Formats: sequence, structure tokens, C-alpha cells
Amino acid sequence: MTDKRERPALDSEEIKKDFLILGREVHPGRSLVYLDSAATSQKPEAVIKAMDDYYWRHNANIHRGIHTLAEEATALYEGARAKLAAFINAPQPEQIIFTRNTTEAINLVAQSWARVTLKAGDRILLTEMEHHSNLVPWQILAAEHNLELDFIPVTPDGLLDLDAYRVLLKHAPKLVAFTHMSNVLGTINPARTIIQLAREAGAITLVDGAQAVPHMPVDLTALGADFYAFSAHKMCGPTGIGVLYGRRDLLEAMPPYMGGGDMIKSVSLRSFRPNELPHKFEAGTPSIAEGVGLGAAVDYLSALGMEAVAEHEHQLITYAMERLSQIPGLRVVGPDLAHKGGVASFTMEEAHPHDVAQILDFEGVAVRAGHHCAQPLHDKFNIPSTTRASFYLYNTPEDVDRLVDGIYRVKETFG
Ligand code: 7TS
Repeated sequence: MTDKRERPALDSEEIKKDFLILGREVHPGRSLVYLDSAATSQKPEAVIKAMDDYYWRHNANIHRGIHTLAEEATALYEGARAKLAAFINAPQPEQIIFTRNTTEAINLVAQSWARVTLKAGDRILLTEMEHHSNLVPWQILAAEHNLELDFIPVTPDGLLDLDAYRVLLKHAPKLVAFTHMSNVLGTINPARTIIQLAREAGAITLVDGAQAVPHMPVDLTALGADFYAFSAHKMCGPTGIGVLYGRRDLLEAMPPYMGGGDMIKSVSLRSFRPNELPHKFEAGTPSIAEGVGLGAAVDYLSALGMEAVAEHEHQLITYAMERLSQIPGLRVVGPDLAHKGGVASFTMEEAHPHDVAQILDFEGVAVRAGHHCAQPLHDKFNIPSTTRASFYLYNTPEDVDRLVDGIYRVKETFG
């Protein structure tokens, strides 16, 4: 048998050179090992250059001017939308709504589709592994409109309990909203099955793809989700821009989320006619440079190939789990490797997660500690917090070794 580590899916040593920040020292003699990509990824030179170039050469407001710069800026921004549609295999670019981030995309569905569609007593089915972004918008709406929230339980090994899901579907939820991949457990949920079952039960589906689109091929036509949300900043793109994909007939029927410029066709003193998709949902001057940067990020990821990115992260998490499992007193939460993306959240007997993260930082290793905006999930596992190492296309097996060395330093300090 060939050892997979002999045939890396990506040349991450080469890739690292595209990310200037990964070459810096964070403490004297301590070069940076960045293992916090689940929070936000680093940005390659091509993305930063595309945004620079936009400001240096093309900056103008879009969709309104007839001068050359305005036309160029509009073409760049709308070009990014078309690239994204192709990247996630959305049937039409108009189904790509630019938002600020995943959080805003989910709030848009809650405040537009759900607010006018759901009635008192209607049920929304979520899961116990959601990020607060896919919990709190529904809690706010449920309190205002007397909706009921149900939750697909998480099993002790970090998977969604699909038998319990089938039972919960018998209560006829109007919406099933779930994360494609957990930002804490790394669990890659069987999105296609969950969506199919929801559809058979007559429910609309919303998928939080914040941790999926950056890390694996996502085909929205094959998946069949009604709504799908993600953020640019976790997929090599800039902060300040995210995406809501929606089924066209649903988006057409939904009222605008925010009112203002660009989202209207015509306005009189007492009324307005909303604009066509996607502009109906993009009130005000959008994040134009960020859209251009996101387009460049899509080009960057497409050139590497998302299959290769996913395979690379699988190789890294496989190696990381092998090394971490040999450390006494360390426990990684989440499922086995067959269901896990590149995220390892762990507890240590000797030390609190914040102390672990602090000592790792002294060693140059950037990880996150806390509840990672998934407090109910930590409550379920009866742990207040974890230390999380998350991997991306620029990480190498040597980065895993630096993490493990750092953890042994923690043990020396607290042991
Ligand atoms: N959903 C999931 C699954 C996430 O991991 C995150 C961010 C969000 C939604 C929200 O994304 P935003 O771009 O709107 O903020 N997750 C994390 C994290 O794990 N650490 O920092 C942010």
C-alpha cells in the first residue's frame, strides 16, 4: 500500500509562498504556524492584489454610472457573482445574493422568507451543533411569532442522530436549518440525505455552509438545498462579504430585507417597486472591492481544485489525529476520520484551553480557545470550552508537528 503522505494532494510548501503573512515571526525565533482558519483564513497575494488593483485602477460606484470606471467596476463585481455561481454550481448568477457574511445571509432568510411565511405554532428544526449564527436568528423570530424550535440531537461520537431526525420530521417542521460542517467537531453532515428527507416531509432547507464551501467541492444543484449561506473570509477571500444562495422562486416571492438605494425599480413618496434579483436584496452601495477579492479567491481555489483541497485536509487531519491520540490526557471531541473535516478541538487534563492557547502562542502556533460560538454544543458534551486547531490548504505535516511539540510544552509547564 502507498502511504498517502508520500503523495500529497497539494504542494502546501509552495502554496505557503502565496501567503506572505505565513512567513512572519510572531515572537523572537518563533515563526507563525496558523491553525485558526475555521475562524478566518489567510488571504493569498492574488486576492490582495486584485483588491489593490480595483482601488488603484477601477474604483467607482456600480450599477448607476455610465462612465468607463463605473462600467469596469460593475463588470468586475458582477463577474465575481458569475464566478461564484459556477464555483458552487448554482443554476443562475441571480440566485447569488451578496451579504456581509454567513450571519447576515441567515438573518436575511429569517427576516424575509420566514417572517412572512411562518405562522404561530409552526416548527423550525435545527441541530444541537449549530454556530450561534444559525441559532439566535431563529430564537429572535420564534419569540416574536410564537414559533417552536426543535433540535436534531448530536450523538456522543459527534454525529447527527438521523433516526431522531426522522422522528422529528413527523412533527412537520416548515424549515430544517443545519450546518454542513461543524466548526467545533469537524463533523461533515450528510447534507444531501438531510435535504432529501426534509423535502419529502414538505420542509424548506437552509444550509450553513460557512465551514464547507472553503474546504470541499459543493454542488448546489446536486445538493438541492433551498437556501445556502457562506462567508468569503473563510475561503481565502476578504472580510465584509458573504453569500446567500436561494431557490429562484423563493427569492422572487420574498420581500426585501432592507430598503434603500439599488434595491428598487422605482420610488414615489409613499411606495416603491422592488428591483429584480439579485439587486432586490442588496440595498445600498455594496462591498465592491470585497466582491472583486472574492472573485479572485474563487479563481485561486478553482486553480488548486476543491477535490485536492479536501484530500489535502483529510491527509492533514489523519496525521494530526494519529499524533494527538498518542498524547496522554488529551481528548479530541468529534467523530472518526470518515466523517471529519480538518478541525481538531480538544481538552487536556493538565490545563485550561485558554492556557493551552497562550502557551501555543508563545511557540508561534495560533489556535483558538473557547466555545467557538457553539455554546449549546459544549454544554451537550459537558465541557465549558476547547482548544481548536483548524487546518487549511497552506498547512503542512510540519505544522502538525509544531502543534504537538507545543502541546508537550504545555504538559511540561502544567504537568
Ligand atoms: N456558521 C459556522 C458553521 C461558522 O463556523 C461560522 C463562523 C459562522 C456561521 C459565522 O460566520 P460569519 O462569517 O458570519 O461570522 N465561525 C467562526 C469560528 O468557528 N471561529 O470564529 C468564527
